[in-house]
Amino acid sequence: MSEFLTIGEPIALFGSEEVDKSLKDAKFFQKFLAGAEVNVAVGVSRYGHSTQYITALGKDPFGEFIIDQLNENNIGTDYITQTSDYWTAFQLKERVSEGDPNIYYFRKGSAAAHFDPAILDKVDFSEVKFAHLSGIFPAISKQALTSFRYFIRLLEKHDIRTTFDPNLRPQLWESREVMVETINELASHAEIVLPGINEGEILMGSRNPEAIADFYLANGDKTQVVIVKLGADGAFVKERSGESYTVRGFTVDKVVDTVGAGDGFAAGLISALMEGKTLKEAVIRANATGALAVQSPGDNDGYPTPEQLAVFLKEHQK
Ligand code: KDG
Repeated sequence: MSEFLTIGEPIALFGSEEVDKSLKDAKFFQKFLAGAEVNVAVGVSRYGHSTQYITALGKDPFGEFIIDQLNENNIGTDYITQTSDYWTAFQLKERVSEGDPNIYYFRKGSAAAHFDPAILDKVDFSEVKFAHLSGIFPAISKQALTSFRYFIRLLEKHDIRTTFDPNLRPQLWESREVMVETINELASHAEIVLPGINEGEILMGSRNPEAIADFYLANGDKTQVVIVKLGADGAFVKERSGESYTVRGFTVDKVVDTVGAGDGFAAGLISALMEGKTLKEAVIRANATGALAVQSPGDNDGYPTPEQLAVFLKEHQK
């Protein structure tokens, strides 16, 4: 039994240790746990909530590494299957002094891409308060997309609150048109939609946060809140009631790696809402978690405990 559920593809990430060296030339790498949805599970768990992560892994060293990492992060593995037929995904990531790093995936035909939806019938939804959905898992294969739609139907049946992050990965989709159409249809099932401002432009054609929010509020009756992530500038929030506001971001001394900040944002938001905080308080925690994430090299190693969050907020909210 868990308060939080998510489904996704976990990845063994090799992050270069050599700043501004291409992946071809880099020789030294550090291994991390990555994958957008598992990042959110790490963040929610670090804030002290019980979580389950649903996926399929290969019976290989990366699969074993991921299981160890999930155990270390106190993330439930009850709904993880392992197969000898397919590999666990991995990826390489550059280390850059500024901007977003180049990333190279080795994930096509992975174990997660062959996910068997039968495991979803075993999921215990009785204590679940929130489920997080992202646009990556449905992009990795037709089978993953079918399983994802089935998962959404189960969440709807059990009346579970959901967040949806489009997490656009154009290289995983057959075309831009299919990506936009599928992501927007999937988003219509979520209570809270979390597009980044650049994603909003691709998905509905405007960089205006209010226009993006209005688009997703009109896209599906279920959607109650849209939060447009503005990077270092924070987030724009609009609720179905019409109320809207911007929550300022936090200034950080040094950005080490921006990947994983959006997942940290979702983890901060979800954990705070599960604790009964107001939406505004939850978005402040979301911004703070994202700001802490960008100061570390892995995707999720910068996500804070409640104590670390309290120290950060005390220092940055003077
Ligand atoms: O959001 C972070 C992810 O981009 C990273 O961990 C890898 O899941 C991943 C992906 O497919 O890009």
